Amino acid sequence: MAAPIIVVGHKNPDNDAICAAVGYAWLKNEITRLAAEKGIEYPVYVPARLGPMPPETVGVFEKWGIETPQVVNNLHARVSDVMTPDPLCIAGDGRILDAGRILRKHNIQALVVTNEDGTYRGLISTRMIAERYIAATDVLEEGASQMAVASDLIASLDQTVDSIMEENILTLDAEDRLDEAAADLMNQPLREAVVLDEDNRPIGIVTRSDIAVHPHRQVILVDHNEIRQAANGIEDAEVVEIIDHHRIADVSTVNPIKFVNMPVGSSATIVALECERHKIPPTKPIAAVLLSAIMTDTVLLKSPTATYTDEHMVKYLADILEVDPMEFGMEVFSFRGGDDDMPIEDLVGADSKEFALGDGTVLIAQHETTNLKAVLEREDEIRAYMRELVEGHGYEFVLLMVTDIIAEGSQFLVEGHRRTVDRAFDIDSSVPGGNWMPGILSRKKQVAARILGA
Ligand SMILES: [Mn+2]
Repeated sequence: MAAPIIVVGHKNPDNDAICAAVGYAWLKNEITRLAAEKGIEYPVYVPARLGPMPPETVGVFEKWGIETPQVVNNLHARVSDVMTPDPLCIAGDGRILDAGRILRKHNIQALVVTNEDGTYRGLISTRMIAERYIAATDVLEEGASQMAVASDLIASLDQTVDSIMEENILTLDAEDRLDEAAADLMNQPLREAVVLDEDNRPIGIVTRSDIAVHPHRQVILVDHNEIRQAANGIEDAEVVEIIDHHRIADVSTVNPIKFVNMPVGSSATIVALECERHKIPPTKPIAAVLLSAIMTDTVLLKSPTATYTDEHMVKYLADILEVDPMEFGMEVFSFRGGDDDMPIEDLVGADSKEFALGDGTVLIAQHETTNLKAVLEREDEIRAYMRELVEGHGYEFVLLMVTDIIAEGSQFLVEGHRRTVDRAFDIDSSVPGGNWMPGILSRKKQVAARILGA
């Protein structure tokens, strides 16, 4: 069967990048399963990710018993994509006669030679056996009788394999990049390389003819269509589908593909639409995964990016789960963690951006919460850390927006030279507790623009 198709989101994954990949891989595998019932063979899909799981994703996956998708480091073709698995082996103390019989019976060129415990020792090939025979012709030229040569050859069949095998063979890991392995293989005199597992046992064999065909890993991109956000080695892969809700960027393909891009609040919304369109309703765990991603990407449907379609799919998924979508979404946000015990550098710094202002630099940080009170109880600690940032980096000021996604506003905390912020928003930011700014949710549109333009 063909290698599975990888379904993967962007680098630095957020909840949507991982959940859309898991949800879409599930849908595609359901379609494959239904096709198999009719005797049609479709590919198998595996969800993957390009970085650590965000805490809310961990929370949802643990609660609903969803397997964490594997990390892929790159999409380059690997040794495992071309190797012949389960190579035939012979023990080092086996006879050359037996090696020859196996080679002929299976019509192959080489056998892996193993130690008593099954670990790798070397390789014996038809060429090595042939060379042993060609060597006998030298004896003939030196004047030995034909009979003597013949008996020498017959005796050689009883010699052990390890007397003529080659030990100095290229060995590979199944996960090694194929282009690098191919270069190494071309640089050794032998045609074969042996693939070993971590216990040094042979699991495959790769020959020069195997690497003549360069396979491309097949991949479905979700939540991105931009090369700089994609897995390393994307140029070496074949993109077979794209499911996204961002601007059309620069991924290009050789063949026509399914490319669904919609201006909706999350990629998970499109995956849910695809489930609806195929009349394959998600299971509860998959519905939970998709709903969590719509809720985080649209900040509980309050973001300006949320559309009627998102609302429709939220209802579709919440009906499957039999939950109130807002309560469900709040729980997802609560997995982001304890505002009371989160490390202060994460609370202030996890989502912070520098901006140039005049000759100086300012830092505008944002922390989204469903529990503003818990955050503000740490005000002294937060302000002390913000002052450290001001001094350590020479910022004009540091502004932290603690955004309450329920109340739909942000509490401003400012350290450093406050005047610019005060003037831009007509506030006095020196007051303890900070300033409540109703309706301010977007750093980019509502805060940075106003400060930089002030
Ligand atoms: Mn997204």
